[in-house]
Amino acid sequence: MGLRIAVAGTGFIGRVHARSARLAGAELAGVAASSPESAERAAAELGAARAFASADELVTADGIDVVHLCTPNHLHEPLALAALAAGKHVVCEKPVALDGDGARRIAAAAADAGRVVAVPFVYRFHPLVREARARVAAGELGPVRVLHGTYLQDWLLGADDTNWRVEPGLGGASRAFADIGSHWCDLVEFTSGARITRLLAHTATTVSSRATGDRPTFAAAGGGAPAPSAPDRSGAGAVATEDVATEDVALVLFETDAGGSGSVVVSQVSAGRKNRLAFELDGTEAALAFDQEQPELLWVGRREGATLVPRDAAHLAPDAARLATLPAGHGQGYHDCFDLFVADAYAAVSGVAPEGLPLVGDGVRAATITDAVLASARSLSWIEVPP
Ligand code: SOE
Repeated sequence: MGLRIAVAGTGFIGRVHARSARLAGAELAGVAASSPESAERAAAELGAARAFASADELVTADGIDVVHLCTPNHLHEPLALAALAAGKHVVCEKPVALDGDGARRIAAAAADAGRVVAVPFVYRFHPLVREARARVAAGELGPVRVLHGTYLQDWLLGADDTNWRVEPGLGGASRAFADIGSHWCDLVEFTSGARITRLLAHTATTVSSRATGDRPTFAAAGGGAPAPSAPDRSGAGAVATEDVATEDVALVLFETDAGGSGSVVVSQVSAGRKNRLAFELDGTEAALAFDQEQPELLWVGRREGATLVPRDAAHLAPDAARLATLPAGHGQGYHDCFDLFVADAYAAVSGVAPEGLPLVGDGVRAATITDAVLASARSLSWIEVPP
């Protein structure tokens, strides 16, 4: 029998987790949502055996081996600590906690409990990211001197767009950087093998006031049926709004322990960009570039010209070929990344963590960098990032 798993949080990402868990052979033993009624509806939709009255009940329930935490960010730490104390393994959405201290508490509890905490930095599971990583490790680029890129979205472009992440009490003091800048930094450190040692950050809140209420992640204002708590536009009255304290944009300069210099633009207000995570590593001999919206090709540049490497297992490094589950030309994407991540997380639960699986230490790393970004943006000074 497969692992018995339960998912706390049944929004966009909770459903992604549930789908991948099933495909990994797990039994979806239960779900929890924002209310018992929502949990009942989600359990029926997802075919879960149980609808828990609350996430607190789910994380300590008997008969559950692994809990997936897909709730708003402020609940990650208390739920992870409760699950670990109850002997569960945890798959915890990023950010694992609202700051580095919270992340370190989870890491300590996981070590004490001897349990796995996996963190879905899932873009590591694009096969061509592993190919890029293997080429850097083999010395093909030479020392990497410049690391640069962007992570751009537009789902929070307008003042009518809102989401629980906008609220610092629910999402944390940092929004755009903690939510997606963390992915970019994880992917670039993972691929380059380098570590950010100090950074200089500027953050901006470009939409200073937003409609109150919540809207599911990526849901467009006015598009489709209004979300349950969408702003009320039925009357003549103006939509209620609230001032925003969390950043829409983060611009970060950084240095690495391998003599590199880098920059990243993080934005959730870049019109036309949907989930455009892209990075480029420029070495003394060669460069490479990857765009997660075009994950079937890896750009490799040299002085004499550039080539495009297709996702063809026959010509990839072993760790990349392992993740190429479809023939070349049959595009792998986001769901495939999640399927591969969850399968590797469950392999770790059963004994051996496969190469490249992001664990709680990577969640601590992301929170540590995010803390440094906030500190630098406040002081507008270079901030050292501890290893
Ligand atoms: C929203 O910005 C979001 O769903 C992030 O929370 C995810 O981590 C990212 O992979 C896609 O966008």
